[in-house]
Amino acid sequence: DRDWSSDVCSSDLRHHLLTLGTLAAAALALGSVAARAEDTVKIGIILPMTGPSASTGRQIDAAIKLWMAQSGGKAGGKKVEVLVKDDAGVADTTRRLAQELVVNDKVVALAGFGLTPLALATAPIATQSKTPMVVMAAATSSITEASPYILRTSFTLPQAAVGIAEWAAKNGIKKVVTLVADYGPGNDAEKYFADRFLLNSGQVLEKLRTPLRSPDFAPVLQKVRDAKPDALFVFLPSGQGAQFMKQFGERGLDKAGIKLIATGDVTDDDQLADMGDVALGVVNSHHYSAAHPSPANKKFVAEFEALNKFRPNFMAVGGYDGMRLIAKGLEQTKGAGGQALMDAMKGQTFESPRGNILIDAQTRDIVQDIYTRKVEKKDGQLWNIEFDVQKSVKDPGKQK
Ligand code: VNL
Repeated sequence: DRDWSSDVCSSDLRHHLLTLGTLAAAALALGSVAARAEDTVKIGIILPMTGPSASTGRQIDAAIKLWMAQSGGKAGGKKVEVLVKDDAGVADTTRRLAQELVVNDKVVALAGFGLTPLALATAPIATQSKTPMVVMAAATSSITEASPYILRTSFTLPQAAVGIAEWAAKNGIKKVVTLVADYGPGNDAEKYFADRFLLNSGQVLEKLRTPLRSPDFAPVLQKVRDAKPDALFVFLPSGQGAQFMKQFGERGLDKAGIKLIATGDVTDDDQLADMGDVALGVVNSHHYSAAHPSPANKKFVAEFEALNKFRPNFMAVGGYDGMRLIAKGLEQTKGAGGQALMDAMKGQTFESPRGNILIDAQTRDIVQDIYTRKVEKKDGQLWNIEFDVQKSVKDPGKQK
């Protein structure tokens, strides 16, 4: 990514020698109109490209590449330059990278944020520098309240968990054990699943948790077996689903008649194809399935797979829509950042591969459809097949 204009203009001598005509000819020869620094806007993307959440970084990075290819890397009359930085999932690194992107690179927006602690660590930098911060992955409800400069294009765990709690209560499930990763989104999933399930006269026998890092599912699965619930409700962050599913099968919980229900993070499209038959029939709720049957999604999946050679998951869609949100904002501000860009992004609505979405102007959080899905085999591969939908769901975590 070279800045051709500085090559041409840095030399005073050449600058004086070149007439306007030859400058234009030089620009043509370079295949593009010479771009001055002011004609480029930079977007700072911070993702876990390595470490335990690397699949989330890989998915979002791939989606950004697709957006760049489709848009020609332009928005609001400006050339868009994305700077992708790897925080390896470590919050201190995210904070340092955000600081550098704001101060040194003068980015118009920060985006990415693969895990809740990484988003929370960056919130004060967004506030102090008045830099819009688009959360493309992390999903704890309270994140958007950590800074007035945060907007979200992923989802919230209360949105996802309420859907499956409703389905369970209406489908003969009376006793449930919950199992969640022991941090922000797990707390939300546990609370909002249980509250809605209890409201519908269900019973929660036990609430189990596993650590975010290197979880061992064996001891908790033994506890689930002993408790003999009708179903086990699970939330684990993207990347842990396959390992969990394997152990669930190996320990014979499916054969013991314990139904598995989950948020769609567990039956994640990134890993679903390799989960094997133990995943078949798992009912879950989420905002995105690669099998969503809209023309917009079919186009998205086909072009994503052509470019990246793997199936997009919900993280990819959060990243893709995040780029579209920033670009739509830049169209309105003609490339300006700061408060103007923030205001331009609030209230945006457009058709995502998941369905129509709205960025609520008050909460800056996403309003979207939540689907109930069942894992089924189609053409020899596993997919989350949608069979019911709750339309335009606001984050239940903000309706206190
Ligand atoms: C989070 C939530 C991360 C849901 C996830 O995968 C996920 C988070 C990495 O907020 O940390 O599926």
